[in-house]
Amino acid sequence: MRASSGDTIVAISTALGPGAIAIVRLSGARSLEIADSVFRGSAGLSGAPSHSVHHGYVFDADGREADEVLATVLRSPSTYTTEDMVEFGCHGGAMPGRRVLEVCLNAGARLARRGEFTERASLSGRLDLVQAEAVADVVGAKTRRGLEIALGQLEGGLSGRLTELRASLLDVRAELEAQVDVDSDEVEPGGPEAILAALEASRGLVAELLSRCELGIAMRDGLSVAIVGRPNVGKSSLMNALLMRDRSIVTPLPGTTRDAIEEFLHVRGVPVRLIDTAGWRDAVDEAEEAGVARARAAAAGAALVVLVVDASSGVDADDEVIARDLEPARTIIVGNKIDLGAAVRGDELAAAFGSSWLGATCVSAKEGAGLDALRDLIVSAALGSPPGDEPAHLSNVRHVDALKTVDAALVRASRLTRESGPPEVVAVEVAEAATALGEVTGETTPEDVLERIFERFCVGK
Ligand SMILES: Nc1nc2c(ncn2[C@@H]2O[C@H](COP(=O)(O)OP(=O)(O)OP(=O)(O)O)[C@@H](O)[C@H]2O)c(=O)[nH]1
Ligand SMILES: [Mg+2]
Repeated sequence: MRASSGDTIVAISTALGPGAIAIVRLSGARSLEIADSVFRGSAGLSGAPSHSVHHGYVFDADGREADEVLATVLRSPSTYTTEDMVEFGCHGGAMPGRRVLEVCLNAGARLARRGEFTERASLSGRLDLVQAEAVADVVGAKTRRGLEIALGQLEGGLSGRLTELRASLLDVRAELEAQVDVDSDEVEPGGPEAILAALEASRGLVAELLSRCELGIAMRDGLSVAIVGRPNVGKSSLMNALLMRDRSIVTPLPGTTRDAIEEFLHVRGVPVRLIDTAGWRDAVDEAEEAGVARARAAAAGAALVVLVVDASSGVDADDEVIARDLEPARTIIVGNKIDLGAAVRGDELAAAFGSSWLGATCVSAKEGAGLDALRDLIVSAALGSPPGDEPAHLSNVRHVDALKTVDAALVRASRLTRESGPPEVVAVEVAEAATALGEVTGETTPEDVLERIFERFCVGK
């Protein structure tokens, strides 16, 4: 963990720009002293009780007024950072907050780094790393459900489960290490079975957390969905129909869309980044060739691919060529233009390509038929189930990667135990799993990872 520098930091904690108020906050041992040296009110701040609010003015060293403020005194340890804090509520807008910040800097405070208030909260042990990261997710939440997941993590729901899991792994490791020291004749016959049972129980918990991670990550980061297919099947029309506005250019000419066009929307409450792409074919010019390359890249990078075909004319060889380049486990097939009659039904579509696709449905982008079913299919294909109230604890790729490491180590530990491997070797695997968990909660997180985490924050948080 990074050591707290101990100095007193200051930052503007509200967004810059037009607004009713701006908050400048100080944290650190000298907060009250520095605030008192720039503040004039009916009484000083140094003697004020915790969680009290005081009206007054902030003056610079030359005695010029910086702003009229409300000063909130927050005393250690019941504060966000656990240190003494003072918050100046200034007038909003571009200048008042900046002037008060400048005055505080001149009075001896240091400008806070990104996320340094939250980092101090985490260094003091008031928040663990999962909770600290959840603070950034609360601020960045794009949906109501995303906010609920982040708030649940901030309250410690996920941390509690991970800490429990880590404690039980450390117990298993201690048990294994005890076996190393004991003469093999003295080991209780039930030993390996008990170890195996504990390892399997831990794996069960890891699997349960991982099973809901796709939903959590989609709620936090959004789901990327690429619309692909041969020219003129109605990809851009489908994009516009889902967006309910005329975003992409639609013409009867094949090869209309050249660039990849991205738009953000909510599908059944899930934030989705929808990407319309150029029709895949042997390009007629350089620009189209570049467009097709972008379409392929979009399909490769998307969480879900929507392959559009013309259901009124049926599946043809060109569709099949495109389908061969897609991953069935990440792709749904949409038959469009059913208002012109359907040469192929929705349930025949997936079979027409002869692979296990995630699902298929028919629509008319022009008339809107089938779009509701398509919305349901997008969400269920990508996330397994629509976002309900179930606790989707994991929402951060860093946590998911760490839990996959935990799972792999536990698999190796179980196998070694079953094969009567030496307890000290099993203990190494269990220790690796415990370390990976510690990196999530912050007990064993390397310095550079911590730095990257707090760099994601805004200044003043
Ligand atoms: N009847 C009918 N026509 C449609 C439907 N969807 C699209 N079209 C028509 O099909 C033509 C091509 O539509 P686009 O949306 O531009 O097709 P695209 O797949 O984006 O084509 P490219 O960008 O060239 O790859 C246009 O004339 C649309 O009006 C539909 O559901 N029904
Ligand atoms: Mg198009």
